[in-house]
Amino acid sequence: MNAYWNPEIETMSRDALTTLQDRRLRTALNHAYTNCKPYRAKMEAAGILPGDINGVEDLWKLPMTHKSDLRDSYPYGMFAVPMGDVVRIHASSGTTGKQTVVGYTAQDIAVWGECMARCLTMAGATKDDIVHVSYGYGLFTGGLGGHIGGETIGAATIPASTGNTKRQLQMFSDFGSTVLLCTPSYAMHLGDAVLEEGIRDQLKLRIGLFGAEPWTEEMRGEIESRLGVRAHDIYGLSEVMGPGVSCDCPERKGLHVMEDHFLVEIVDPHTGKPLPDGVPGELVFTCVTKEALPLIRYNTRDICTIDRSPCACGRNLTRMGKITGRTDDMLIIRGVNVFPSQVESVLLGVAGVAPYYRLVVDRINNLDALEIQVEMTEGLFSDEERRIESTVRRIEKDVLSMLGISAKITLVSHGTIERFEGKAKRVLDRRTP
Ligand code: DLL
Repeated sequence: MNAYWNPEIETMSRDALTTLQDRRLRTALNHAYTNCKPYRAKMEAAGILPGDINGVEDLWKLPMTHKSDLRDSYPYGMFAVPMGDVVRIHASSGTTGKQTVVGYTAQDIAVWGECMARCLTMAGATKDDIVHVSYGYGLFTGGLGGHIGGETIGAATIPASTGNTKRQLQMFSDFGSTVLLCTPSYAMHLGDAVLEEGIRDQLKLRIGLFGAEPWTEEMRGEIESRLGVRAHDIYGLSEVMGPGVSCDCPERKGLHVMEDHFLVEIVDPHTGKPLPDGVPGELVFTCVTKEALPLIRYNTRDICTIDRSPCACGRNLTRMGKITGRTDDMLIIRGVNVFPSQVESVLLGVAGVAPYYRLVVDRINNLDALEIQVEMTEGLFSDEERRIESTVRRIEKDVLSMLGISAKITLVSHGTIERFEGKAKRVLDRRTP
């Protein structure tokens, strides 16, 4: 079934969409240049005025924006409207440094509701669903972002937030939740709890929208089998808006970007130059309708590919591939680039291994050492030592062939690795910087 929240935009011809983007881009640049000092300074330093940009084809001429620009102007230095027009503040903590503070006007919030409504509809949700939001409510955009989506489509929306897993299960069965929104790592944890409690038959869950952290196709399968949902990938970031920047449709061959609001490019992480479609690189967004916090060529540091070909679902909106990692999360181990998602994909292909793992990186005798700690399923744990030993060998071999480096594999018993209710932290890097 192909349902659209906004068929006019979602199935718009490429030409019509480009015309709309060109017009909106010119307005957005004037707004940023006129009302946001840091942008004016950046453009002037690059010798570019808004009038030099006719449309999307000139995007590459503009200087890029980075997280550090937002941090340097903490908290409100890049806001382009008077504080009286700001109706909401969110912030993202990141792993290092100051928080990044983002603001929204009433119109920005309305756009967020529209984008989230498109995502929920794309995943098959309707007003008759009961939308259970288990992303954290607070400065993190997941909770309120999911919430506005549920309410915009007219569904009964439960602000469950994260935590208290037992209570979440109780709500699933008592309130009849049919759509679940949370991080994939929390979905796994909830799924295991459902199986442990033996309440799978009481659940009405049918759709999941999971995001806020990288997850693999293998993890998608694990979650689906535990919760009995069809799992969709939803992407976003606070700087750009929050969840709802893109989402995968029933075809699940990439995430459709809400391109009438966010222009998307992929650039080379080393040179910053635009890359051809299909080549992996850093994802860059330009927000063309944002009022409170304009964002011009914002480099997300997320790595993926883009595909502008039309999709079998009928949408012409560009698709981004699953995020494989972030350039700043990439580990360099003995000179080799390693993304935790590569390890996840290897581990989940091995029988007897549960989807809970941790990467510990150390420096031993001046050499980088990678240890992968991974949980065994209860079945493997109670199996004979020989089978456990052969599982270790198999993982070692698969890791070596996928990453090109050897790793020490430690199988640990069920429940040993920490569970996460929000974004998972799967890397412990003990090397001194
Ligand atoms: O994580 C917004 C969000 C909430 C998205 C709920 C989806 C669902 P931030 O906290 O600012 O915002 O973190 C943004 O999270 O740059 C990516 O690195 C990562 N991320 C978000 N969605 C995905 C996804 C929210 N579907 C950062 N796959 C982004 C992989 C994701 N990574």
